[in-house]
Amino acid sequence: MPSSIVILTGAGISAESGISTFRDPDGIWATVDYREVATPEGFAANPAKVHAFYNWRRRNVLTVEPNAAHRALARLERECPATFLLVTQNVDSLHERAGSQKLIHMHGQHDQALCTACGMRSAWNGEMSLASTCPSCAAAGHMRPDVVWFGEMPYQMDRIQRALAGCDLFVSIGTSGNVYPAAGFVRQARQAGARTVELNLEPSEGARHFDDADHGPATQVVPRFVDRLLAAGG
Ligand code: BJW
Repeated sequence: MPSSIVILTGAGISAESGISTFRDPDGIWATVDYREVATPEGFAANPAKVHAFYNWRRRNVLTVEPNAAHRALARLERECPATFLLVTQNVDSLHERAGSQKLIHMHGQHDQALCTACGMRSAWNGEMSLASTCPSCAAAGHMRPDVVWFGEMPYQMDRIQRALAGCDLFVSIGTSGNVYPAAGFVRQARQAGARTVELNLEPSEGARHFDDADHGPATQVVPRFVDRLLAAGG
């Protein structure tokens, strides 16, 4: 029975809710160049294009609902006596809408904006443009989506590293294992002595680092995993 669980999720957990993944054949990076929309250099070169990309993504998220996999993780957090941390790479809000509370958005959130003039973060559910003003300092032209682009430091890494160092169960769900530092978490958890489990549609880049795996759609494999864990007493 684990005493400390760390779960890492990626785009695959939200795929069946209707949000595109990034690197699948029909994923976002198949039609959009990540260098243009997901790097600080891309934003500096063409902020209007980046705003249009994230406005489209933000609108899309408003039309979708959490699925059985998000709900199963919220149930695990509620019912399992172990110390629990859910780390998501996703910028959608489907985990919190399903009821998850012990949650870190390591790559930021669609529904937040960051002012590059004053550094304040604010809730942001509408369109963002070059004309948007900061609700805190009132500066115009300095708002950006509060998401982590390539070359930027993911959020709350100290807290994540502490949880990985102390966990005895690490579960990776719906992530291809292409993007660091998240792709390295499984090795860190293993070094800490944790059992490592992959729940994904197919074996990920880091599949060899997992002790166990269940491959299939998240809405099937995640509820099955949570049912078994809770039936075993946590
Ligand atoms: C299903 C399913 C279903 C489908 N059920 N499963 C060389 C070596 C090592 C590292 C680097 C390097 N060169 C550069 C780096 C660092 C870089 C990096 O990792 N690059 C790699 C590409 C090599 N990383 C960074 O820059 C990060 N920062 C960093 O390292 O800071 C330290 C530092 C800072 C400054 C200087 C020096 C060091 C930041 C990474 C930020 C990533 N940002 C994005 C965009 C966020 C905003 C947005 O959403 O637009 O985050 S990119 C994108 O990828 C997004 C995702 O969170 C992330 C991960 O993708 P994910 O979730 O794994 O999705 P997919 O599509 O890849 O996979 C989906 C999986 O689901 C697949 O396996 C499917 O099979 C599966 N699936 N349907 C279950 N129904």
